Amino acid sequence: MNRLARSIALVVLILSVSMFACTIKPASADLTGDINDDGKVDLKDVFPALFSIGSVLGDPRFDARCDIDENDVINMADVLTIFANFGKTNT
Ligand SMILES: [Ca+2]
Ligand SMILES: [Ca+2]
Repeated sequence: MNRLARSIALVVLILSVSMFACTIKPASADLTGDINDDGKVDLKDVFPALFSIGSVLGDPRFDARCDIDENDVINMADVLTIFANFGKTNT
């Protein structure tokens, strides 16, 4: 293989790898606290947790989506976890 052919093969290889790399989606951000699953953590996620705070599993106000640590109680720990991710988006 002459020098030109090797150079062309190298360029094709680099382009192929680059195109493959561009098709890989980056790992999504940790959106723990995205209660309404809209891809961002904002007030729309905080309000349901605040409404449910103090509730336990079986309580009509209990919203399982807000029980971030899955301990069957919605308390400040859950709300603080939502606030810790406040403003994050999956974009
Ligand atoms: Ca959200
Ligand atoms: Ca909890």
